Amino acid sequence: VDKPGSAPKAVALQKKPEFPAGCKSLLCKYLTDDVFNQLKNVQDKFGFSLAELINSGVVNPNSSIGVYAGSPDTYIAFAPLMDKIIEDYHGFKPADKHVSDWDASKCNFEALEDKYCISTRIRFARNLADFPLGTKISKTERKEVEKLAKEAFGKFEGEMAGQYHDLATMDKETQNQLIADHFLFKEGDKYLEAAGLNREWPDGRGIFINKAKTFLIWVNEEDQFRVISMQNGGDIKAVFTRLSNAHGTINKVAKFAYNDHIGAVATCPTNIGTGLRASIHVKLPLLSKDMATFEKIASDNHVQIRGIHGEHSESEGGIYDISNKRRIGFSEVQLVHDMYNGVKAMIEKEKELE
Ligand code: ADP
Ligand code: CIR
Repeated sequence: VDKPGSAPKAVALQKKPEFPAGCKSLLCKYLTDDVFNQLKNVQDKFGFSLAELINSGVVNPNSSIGVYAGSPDTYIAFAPLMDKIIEDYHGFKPADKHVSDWDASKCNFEALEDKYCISTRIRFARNLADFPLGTKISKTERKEVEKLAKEAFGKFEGEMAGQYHDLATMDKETQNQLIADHFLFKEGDKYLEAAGLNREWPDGRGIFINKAKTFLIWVNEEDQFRVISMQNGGDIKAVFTRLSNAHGTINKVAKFAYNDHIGAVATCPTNIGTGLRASIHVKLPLLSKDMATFEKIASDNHVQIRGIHGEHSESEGGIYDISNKRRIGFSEVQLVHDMYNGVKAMIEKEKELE
């Protein structure tokens, strides 16, 4: 077990870590004796070891996944473990090819009612091709990523224009308000901590915000970039169109880690592919009283239920964050439809219960 705030050392593990009885993480499920023996002395091209890859899931046995990659090469060097986790989570097989489609004109959604839909947010995750991921990045490299980002942000025009806010110089009150308003990432996530993703916090971290607070970019949190479009209400097409335009602009200036098989490389295997999570904060006070039905609708529609302050948080006032669960093997357009279908089915059920 590593000290908080420091990444585990790249050492070879002598024996397979033990997981408590009833451990449900995908790490625990797929780190068989065979896989362990195959990978125990492996390091990826950035010197990232099995010990580093699995530390978060070992320290936190209640993880749902339990691994965080150290570089784009982690997905190749540790394929016997990563492929199994990816197939289980996304249904995406090693020979499958990732697909991408950002054509917002294909979103023919009827409007979802603002009575139920508090706000809509769509984000995608990206990391630069020439750097290790946040788990393995050095303090100097992290600052370099931030510097490159700030240069690019300075050139954003029109609706995208805005300002970068450095977390290190932000006062606590502003930080807390931005978190409460759902714009900024939280601090002190124990899963990220154990993966070494919180090292030298808050150095090199920050948030870019446009003037209307509808377009934001998180810098050097779990991924080097989380590009976000959000606004109140349920106009998914407007939110997706803004993000699609931003994607086009950003892709011209940055060299991201991306390949035909897994699409965009992300730190957590749940985010590879599109890196896209489309969510609506939906008011479902009646449906959420019957968790079995609520969860059945979610799994039938490939959507995930989160609390009001994001992953690992609780609901407040019957409001839930409903988002696409899969991120790879389906295009951005298709995944936004997953979310739409799930939310629509939930609202219909809520109406039946009124
Ligand atoms: P991500 O997967 O993008 O990292 P998190 O679950 O950590 O997302 O949530 C990040 C923040 O975004 C949280 O404050 C969360 O409440 C907020 N958020 C997510 N979806 C929405 C939404 N549809 N409307 C408003 N805020 C949202
Ligand atoms: C877990 O395994 O539960 C945490 N590491 C979180 C996994 C999924 N979410 C994420 O990374 N965004």
